[in-house]
Amino acid sequence: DTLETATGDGNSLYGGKVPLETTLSGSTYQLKDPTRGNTYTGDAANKTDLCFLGGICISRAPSTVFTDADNHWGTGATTDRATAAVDAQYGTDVTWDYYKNVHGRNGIAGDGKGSYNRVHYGTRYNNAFWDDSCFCMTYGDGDGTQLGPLVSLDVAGHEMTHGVTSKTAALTYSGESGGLNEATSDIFGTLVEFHANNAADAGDYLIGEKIVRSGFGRDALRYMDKPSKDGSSVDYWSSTVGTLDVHYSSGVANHFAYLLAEGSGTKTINGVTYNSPTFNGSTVTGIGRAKLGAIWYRALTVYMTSSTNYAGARTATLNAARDLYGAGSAEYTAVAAAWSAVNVN
Ligand code: ASN
Ligand code: ZN
Ligand code: CA
Repeated sequence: DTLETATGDGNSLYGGKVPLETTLSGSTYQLKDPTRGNTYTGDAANKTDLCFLGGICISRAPSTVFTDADNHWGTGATTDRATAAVDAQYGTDVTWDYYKNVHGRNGIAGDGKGSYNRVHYGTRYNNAFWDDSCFCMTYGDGDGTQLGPLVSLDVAGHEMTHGVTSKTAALTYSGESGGLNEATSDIFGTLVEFHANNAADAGDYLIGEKIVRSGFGRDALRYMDKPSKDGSSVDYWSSTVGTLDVHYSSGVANHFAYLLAEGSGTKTINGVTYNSPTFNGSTVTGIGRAKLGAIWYRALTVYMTSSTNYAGARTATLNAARDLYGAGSAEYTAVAAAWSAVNVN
């Protein structure tokens, strides 16, 4: 059959009705986007991978591409297996567009190649993950008590950013570099969420606010304005931060990123009020999300290496701000002030 690009739409779980670029194969549409490197979404059929440490897998859950007769996908309810697929495909769309339109990066690897998504992985699976070996994303449905399907925009942006980090700085996933790896995913996951400008899933500095359920006990997985709100993450650097789980040591850089973009003190964005503290009681004046993204992206892709620690991240982002705005710029001064405000000196 000949393949043609088609424009359809889908009813997502978290983002309302969204446009989708798809593939028409004969008389059947496939949830595969030729305009974004043939990125596609498949059904894992509630199966799981059987893999060992080091990434060797002896069996893998399927990734059977979703198909549809009329190019209108999903119902917006989880009773339709295509609904989570709509969210996952839309998440790859906005992540692709964010990196391409904002940073000039053509796909996760920068080579124009699309990735693929698997939804409905396992049973009541409370996680989502990027896998370098398949260049693919996997989403669980959640247990329905603590978490729902993990297909929100910030989670999609977070996970695919692990692929970008892997292809660039390759920050080692332990110690302080591991915290920086995780923070890079939270920072760009959040900037992807803002970039989508989706009224049903508006941008915020919370991670996972759409996927948490009442049994989780709080309204998000993580909080960038004040990471300690999750009960485990740290707001400020100390010499022991590298001993923490990487999802908690990320707090230092998440807090830096919030302060650099939005500044210290109280601020309301899209109806959410933040109150971000500083280590030294200083006031930080924010430079906005676009400049945060430009500085972090240049730091990640030009200056950070696999072993970059928090002191190195301060230097990397100062170098990036100097390159982009000048050593005497307000942006350079703000980067220094925001790191000092999280006790990275
Ligand atoms: N969802 C987790 C994360 O991206 C998966 C993992 O533990 N790497 O951080
Ligand atoms: Zn992560
Ligand atoms: Ca969010």
